[in-house]
Amino acid sequence: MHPYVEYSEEVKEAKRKGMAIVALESTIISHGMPYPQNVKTAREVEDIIRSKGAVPATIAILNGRIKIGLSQEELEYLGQATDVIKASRRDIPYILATGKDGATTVAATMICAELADIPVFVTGGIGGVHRNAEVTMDISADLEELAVTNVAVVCAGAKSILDIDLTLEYLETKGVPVLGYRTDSLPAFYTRSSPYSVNYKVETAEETAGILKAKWELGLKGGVVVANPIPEADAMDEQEMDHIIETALKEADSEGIKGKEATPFLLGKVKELTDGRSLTANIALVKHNAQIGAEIAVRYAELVR
Ligand code: PSU
Ligand code: MN
Repeated sequence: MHPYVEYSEEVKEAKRKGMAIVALESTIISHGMPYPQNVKTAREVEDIIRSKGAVPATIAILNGRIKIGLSQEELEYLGQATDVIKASRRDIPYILATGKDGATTVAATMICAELADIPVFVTGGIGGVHRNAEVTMDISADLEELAVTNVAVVCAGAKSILDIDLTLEYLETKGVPVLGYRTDSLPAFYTRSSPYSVNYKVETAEETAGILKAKWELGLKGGVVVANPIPEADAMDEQEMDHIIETALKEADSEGIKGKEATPFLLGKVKELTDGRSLTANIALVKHNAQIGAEIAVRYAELVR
């Protein structure tokens, strides 16, 4: 028990019973999707995890307290509040000390999940090396976190607002395994594949759990990326997305968008330029990740029991 950390009743009980728990982030709720779809999706994702025999722990900072598991009211609040800080590693101390609210990114959620001893975390997409990073130096803190924090991140790969090639190079340097869930190619979020290969293809939750166990039993610090492609039926057209992302990147550039605003701005633009179809795809892929992530969490809990 940590003085800054508070558990929901559901997560407390899951811990008592030794059940598998799956961490979920909250930036996707407050900065990644509009209300009310954000709250509805967050609830449905939690239910998918429950239906697979695991317990969801949506993580956020409320009134300066790290919450591991949110109540319905807290989720609803987070989905509508407009002054929630997008919280990555560097933002956590300020938010805790001032008693503010923070929506945790992949990096911050990994930190909190590790504090709460939750080894598996489900999200949509991870941050990465941005295009033109050789000039802007915009590299998501998510990658540094994957290098040092022992949490597996189930996602739909990296979206092509990023430089996928450089993101993979960075992860390689940091020693982070990138596993393709039933795929050889790194998924590109809205589309099932990219021109880039994952390190290893895994076929089952058991196999994935075994890799996590081997990594951490050996004391190899850091996370694992489990990249699970968007379901076929929900995937978007690759050429259309390339074009839209180019447009969004140009707009971000001409408006001088940078720093922590870059990713939310680009996500919002893509949604606008696809008339909301990117949001539908985003919701579908997160749900699919929840299903696979819960299976992995259950298998991992069995393996290390
Ligand atoms: N990618 C998405 N949706 C998101 C994010 C990324 O498709 O909501 C969020 C995640 O919380 C991720 C963060 O950790 O954006 C990365 O932000 P930045 O690029 O500023 O590190
Ligand atoms: Mn950035």
